[in-house]
Amino acid sequence: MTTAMQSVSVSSGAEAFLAQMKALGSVRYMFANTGTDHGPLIEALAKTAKEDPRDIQPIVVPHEQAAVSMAHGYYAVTQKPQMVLVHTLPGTANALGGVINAASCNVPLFLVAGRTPITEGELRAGKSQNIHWRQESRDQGNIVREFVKWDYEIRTNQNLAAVVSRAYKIAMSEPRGPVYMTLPREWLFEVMESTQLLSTDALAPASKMQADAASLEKAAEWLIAAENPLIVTKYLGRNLEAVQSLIELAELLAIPVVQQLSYVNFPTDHPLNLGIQTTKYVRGADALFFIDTDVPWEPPNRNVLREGVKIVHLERDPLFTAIPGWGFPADLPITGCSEISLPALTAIIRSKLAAVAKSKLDERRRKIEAEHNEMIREMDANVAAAKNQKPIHPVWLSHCIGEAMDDKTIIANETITSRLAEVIHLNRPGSMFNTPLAGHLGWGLGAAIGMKLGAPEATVIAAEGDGSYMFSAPTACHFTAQKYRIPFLTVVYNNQVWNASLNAARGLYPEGVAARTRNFPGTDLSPSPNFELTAQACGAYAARVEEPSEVPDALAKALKAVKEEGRQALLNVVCKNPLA
Ligand SMILES: Cc1ncc(C[n+]2csc(CCOP(=O)(O)OP(=O)(O)O)c2C)c(N)n1
Repeated sequence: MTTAMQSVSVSSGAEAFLAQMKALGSVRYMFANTGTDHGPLIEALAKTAKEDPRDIQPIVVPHEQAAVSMAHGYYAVTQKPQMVLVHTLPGTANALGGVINAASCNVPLFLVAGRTPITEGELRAGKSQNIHWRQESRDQGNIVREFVKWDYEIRTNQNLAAVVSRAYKIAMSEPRGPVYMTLPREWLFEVMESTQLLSTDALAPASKMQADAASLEKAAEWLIAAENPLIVTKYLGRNLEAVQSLIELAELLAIPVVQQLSYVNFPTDHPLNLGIQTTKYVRGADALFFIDTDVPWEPPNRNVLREGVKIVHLERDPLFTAIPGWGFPADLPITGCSEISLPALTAIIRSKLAAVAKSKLDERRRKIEAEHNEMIREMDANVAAAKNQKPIHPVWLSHCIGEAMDDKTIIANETITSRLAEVIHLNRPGSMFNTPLAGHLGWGLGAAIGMKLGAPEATVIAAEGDGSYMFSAPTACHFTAQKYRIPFLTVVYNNQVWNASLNAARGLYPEGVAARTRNFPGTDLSPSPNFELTAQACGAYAARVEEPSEVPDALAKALKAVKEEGRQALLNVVCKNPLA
């Protein structure tokens, strides 16, 4: 083990901090929303600008939740944590929604905030502007502490390398997540000569959790003995390599897979894929294997399970300690990262396969394939029925987006009730990322921009409900996309309503006054804004689409603007309003 130090010359705390962040090696961007706390950082960035292409690039983002979402999207496609710079108390407060989303998806990132000055005239960088008194908080980290893995106020250059590398290691150790650092203005301004960087050997995160051999043996035994086993997953596809491991396991024992499509976990055209209806399939199974799923069916206390069913739950934290109330049963909760634990399980099963009757597996495989084919036929019929409906049916729009995808397309999907993920064929791991598990809306546009920065060769589409689009700080995102020439396509499923809120009310009161009078106060989003004008204000190609037959052509034109002209684009697709 070497902790060799390298000294780099700096002239201020701000320069020292940037040098330490750069030394982490993974931070390419600083998604920045600056304030009066950041003077020394702005000065430091100006000094280093364009000197070294490895310097952290500041990206101006005029809303903090969007900035965090950009770091989220970038990590989703690169597995590299980025930095988000925000202004003291207000910036941290505005960033919180994005932090909640990142925490729920185990996305590591560095949220960095100034800390309002403490001194009152004694030091040059102390409180000097009226706002510095009212923006001081007793405990700034408290705002985000429930959702970050660690928070720390930087106090000295002496241990700076240790603090920054600790931030990195904590964020990148499983279960991963965001961390928060605060930088007092007096310290950022402090005169310094050098800062000591740790060697990169000192940056190794803790090893991933490998499931223990005894638990894997038992899981293998149960899955082999089962007549009707079922795999349920939701976010295994976060690690692209885990998808292939799941395919191998499912094929080996002919186990059907049902997935909530937070990520592409299993190819949807695979004959063992049975779609998204977990509750329906959980009922019949005599062995359930839950992998990377927090809510395997809904709700746990309705008695849907078969008598005597064996339940195995594999997750980094199979008791979900971050969720206050969580009551799903498991006979065998296994702590482990699926990307390394599944290959071990598959190897055990393979070694015992001789004992399994081939005819049993063949028969099960045939049955599942027939069911899979029936499901595909049903979806095709849904698409055919939706095709000519006017206003445009979301299923038709989703189908057309699926048809427009090529092998480089990545979708940031923040459509809520539009069934996009269900309709399109998702066979490439990493080709779609759904609304984060915590569902704090306003993620999609920022995430799409981060994805495009992380995967410049990709064609990125942000699919948005009109509600989620408005939550996404659209002016801020379109501005950033224009300023840095980050071309991506936004498709707004404009149904002029918060349909999710409406559906939830109707579900509780199917015969209620709201349902009978078709009046759901607090859900209506009409008159709908001309979203295309918001995008055009930032130089986008934008169009409104009302005719179902025109959807494919509209998508083709918008994607041409993105791919060939390098422009951002937006389609405002006027969809069926559920109340009309
Ligand atoms: C920040 C935030 N505020 C409110 C909600 C509650 N919420 C969940 S879904 C939804 C409606 C989303 O509307 P839209 O994007 O148009 O999709 P639709 O429901 O119409 O399919 C709302 C308001 C939330 N999840 N996050």
